[in-house]
Amino acid sequence: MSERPYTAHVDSFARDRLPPPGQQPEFLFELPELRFPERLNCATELLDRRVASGEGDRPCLRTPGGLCWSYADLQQRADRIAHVLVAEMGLVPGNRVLLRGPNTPMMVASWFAVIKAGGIAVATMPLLRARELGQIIEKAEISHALCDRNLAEELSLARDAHPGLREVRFFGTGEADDPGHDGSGGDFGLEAAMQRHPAAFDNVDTAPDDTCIIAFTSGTTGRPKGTMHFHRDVMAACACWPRHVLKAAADDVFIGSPPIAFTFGLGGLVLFPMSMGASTVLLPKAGPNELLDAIPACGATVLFTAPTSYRAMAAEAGARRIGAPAGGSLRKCVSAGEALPAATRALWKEHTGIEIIDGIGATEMLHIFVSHDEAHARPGATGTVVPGYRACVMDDDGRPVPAGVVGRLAVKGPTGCRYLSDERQKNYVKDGWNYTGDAYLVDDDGYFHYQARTDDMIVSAGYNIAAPEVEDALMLHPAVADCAVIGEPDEARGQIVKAFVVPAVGHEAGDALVAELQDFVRKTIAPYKYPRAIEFRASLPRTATGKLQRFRLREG
Ligand code: 3UK
Repeated sequence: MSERPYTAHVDSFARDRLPPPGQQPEFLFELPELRFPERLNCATELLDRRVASGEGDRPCLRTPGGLCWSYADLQQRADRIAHVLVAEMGLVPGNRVLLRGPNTPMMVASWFAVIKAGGIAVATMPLLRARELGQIIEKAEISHALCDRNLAEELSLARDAHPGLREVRFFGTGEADDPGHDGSGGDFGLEAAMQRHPAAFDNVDTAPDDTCIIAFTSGTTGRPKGTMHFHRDVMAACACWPRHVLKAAADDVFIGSPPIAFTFGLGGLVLFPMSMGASTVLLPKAGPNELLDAIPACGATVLFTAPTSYRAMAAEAGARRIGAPAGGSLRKCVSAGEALPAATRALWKEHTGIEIIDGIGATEMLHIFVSHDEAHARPGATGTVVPGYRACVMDDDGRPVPAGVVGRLAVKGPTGCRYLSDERQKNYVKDGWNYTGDAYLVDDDGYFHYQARTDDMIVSAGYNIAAPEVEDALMLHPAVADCAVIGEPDEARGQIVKAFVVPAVGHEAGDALVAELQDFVRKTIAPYKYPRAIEFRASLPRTATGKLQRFRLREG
């Protein structure tokens, strides 16, 4: 081994901005499948290897519009785009490339092109505005962008304010009826440029520890944080949770709602299906109605979405018999992003016959590290530690607490937090452990039970009350469509429990319902946890990734 690790990055931006060694988490590579070769490009592993081994004809990407790209089709598109990036846009390995678009085949082809060319993919949420894009462009010093034509406007505004973003190309969906898909669009169209280059590209021979993605956190407050992940991290994520917990197969058809810019979506809808030779249905818009239509239409078998989406779909999913137990195609359902209320798990099971696979992941960790399979679900628990990882509940001094005691969740494994030059690295990583900011307890059987975000613990008259536990209790009442619980400052008690409730169709907001819900919570969980104040709302504030923004409710 040479002194300096091999790197293919000509532009050393990412390597120069890694957290100092003392602030990095400890990495574990105990499983045999986590031994990586000296050089590794995750695009080669996930895409080119499958084509080379004779599986190029297998379906890879589908859309409800009828598009179906094989692995070879995707490879050809990605290779042409990689040539455009290098030959026409001047990309050198290590440059950051902003990707902007809904989940479409061209978005995925662009992602692979960046990785093949040794670039660093910075995928962004479709809903971001010029201001937010600008923060990301500045922080990651982004020079290149590939952007869906339908989302051109905000990017063009951001570009005007950030001339460092030198090269931008626009693409369509990849659908046959999309204008310009055949290169006829002219202008600065990516498709037109693709026609000028061969459908074969020699991937840049990157090192396992070259950064290949910077994922910005969907954090609910403050400046965005960029998390850096290596080629090796991408392959590690594929080797752990999907193989040991999800256990899907090559003939599975994946579908779901999270955007590719959210690592929950990147893993669940791109990396994991491809790591097993499966296919995925991409939906540019994936609300409950689009999912309910597309699942039977495309024969989807594995679904990735958030708890609120399961709750919204349950009754209709039952009526349409989309679950395999009722004769439909769907057989595995994954929930992440937020705690899965026991009531939502029960509701989905009642209507579809399917036991949801819950899993906690984080942008910092790339994907899921505590989870369970269908056979080992425990209502109210997120699951046990995923093979390859270690997890622990700690007290405020970083010492493990006994079973049954609430503390801070700490994890380590083959992936971990590396913020792009950010002071907040010290808050997430301590003594080699990654602290996710969640309050958890572990039971005698090693199941981890989510309590709250550490800043969503309510202290009322000396009692610790976890906001999600009160929400779970409220959700069991048929008059509650959605709800959120916060601590409201109170002179006598320090804080009181306050609930915001979205009434279900056919239930009237009013004093009678307030009394009924308070009474219901008192009978369901310890009486001191009941919401002393209840306010009715038509909807609740959520992030683009579906997370409840309790802080916005606290702000009033
Ligand atoms: C919360 C959960 C309880 C928790 C993510 C799967 O959500 C993801 O990443 P983010 O960076 O947020 C991380 C935080 O979200 N959380 C996520 N899943 C659960 N809480 N139960 C769960 N099942 O507070 C965590 O610290 O947006 C999820 C895969 C990749 C991801 N990036």
